Amino acid sequence: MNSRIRNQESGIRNLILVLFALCSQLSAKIPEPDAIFFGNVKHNGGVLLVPANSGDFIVVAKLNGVTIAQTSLNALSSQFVLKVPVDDGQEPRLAGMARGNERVRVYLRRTSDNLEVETNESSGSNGLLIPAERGALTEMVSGLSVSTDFGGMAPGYAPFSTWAEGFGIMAYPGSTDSDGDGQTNLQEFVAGTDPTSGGDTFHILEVRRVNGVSSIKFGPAMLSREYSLYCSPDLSGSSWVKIGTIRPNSAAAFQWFDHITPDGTPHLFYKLSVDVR
Ligand SMILES: [Ca+2]
Repeated sequence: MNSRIRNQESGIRNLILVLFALCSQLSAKIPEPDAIFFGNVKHNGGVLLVPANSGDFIVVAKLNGVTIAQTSLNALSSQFVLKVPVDDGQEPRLAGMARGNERVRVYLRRTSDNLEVETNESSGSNGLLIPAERGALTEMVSGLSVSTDFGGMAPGYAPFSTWAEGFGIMAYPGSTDSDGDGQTNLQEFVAGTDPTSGGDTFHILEVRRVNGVSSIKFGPAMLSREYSLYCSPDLSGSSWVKIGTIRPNSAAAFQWFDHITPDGTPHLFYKLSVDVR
């Protein structure tokens, strides 16, 4: 009898120990959560930073001067995803992790010469805030920008400062409209037009319609730019439909884009936009 009770007690203790061991194992397997910052990196004048090669630029997060996270930008992409490991708040504190309500400083580093510049979002507020709530996954959209004009662009991409210098307008910020044509210097940089000539603006140059095909002429067609073409039966603003994306393989004074016009359409309006890629 006594022996049976002892056996039962021992069995329960073993079960508790097994459960405890299982719990320890489970808790040990749960990874620490990350605070995830993602968005685009922009540099001088708010222009997207477009690296020519993967690894040319690295986004670095530091806590008290120590790097705790980093991610490199891919070739021809300004997008970043930065995962900052977050401590559970319990003692002992784990090394290399941020805690809720702490601020991490975020820098952009050019790997060719290790030039490191703190991002505007970081320096303005003494760092990016780690949320107090420690979720399994915390995501924050947070674009990053640096005031510096980094080089290292995609082939055919002239940095804004180099471009502005060529026109003698480097003393003006991108938001200035030096020639008063309604398009800012930054917009003219993206479009590839002359910022000192009021007659040179970004617009569709010509539209022809022959046998159900509309041909839209635009220019200049620039490398490292992406052109988006839209059409609409009216100018209501709500009915624009994107009909094409153009990424020129070579720079040219102009380029044509053909659009098969839907039957029974008496007329169509076209709209063109350009962005750095
Ligand atoms: Ca202008």
